[in-house]
Amino acid sequence: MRKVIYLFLPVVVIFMFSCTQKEGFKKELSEGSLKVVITSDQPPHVGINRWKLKIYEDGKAVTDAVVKINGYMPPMPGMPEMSMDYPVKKSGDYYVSDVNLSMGGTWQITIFIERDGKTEKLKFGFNL
Ligand SMILES: [Cu+2]
Repeated sequence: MRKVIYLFLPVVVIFMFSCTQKEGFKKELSEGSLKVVITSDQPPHVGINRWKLKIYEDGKAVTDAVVKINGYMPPMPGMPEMSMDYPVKKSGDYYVSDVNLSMGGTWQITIFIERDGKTEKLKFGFNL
């Protein structure tokens, strides 16, 4: 019986480790019947952040939207405002984007979801 425990312990430890690694960042946004869940392996940091987006309408996955992400940084002393559009690619039932947060400071992120000629905007912000 003890042997069995020794055999499975490493498996359990590896599983727990991979789980905690998987969700360094998770953000849920909603607007009307739309919900966007953003996840990333790492919390927001200066540099390239790979974000995975899942979009739902009334709980059902939306896979036919055109998605855009904009990162905006308000003006800082000695620095004009910055606005960057990040390409978003569809990948199966989710969307993926490499969001380059080029410096520390205040970031405002807008997710544009275009479907049937209508565009919904979902926003959130954070400090780096
Ligand atoms: Cu700045």
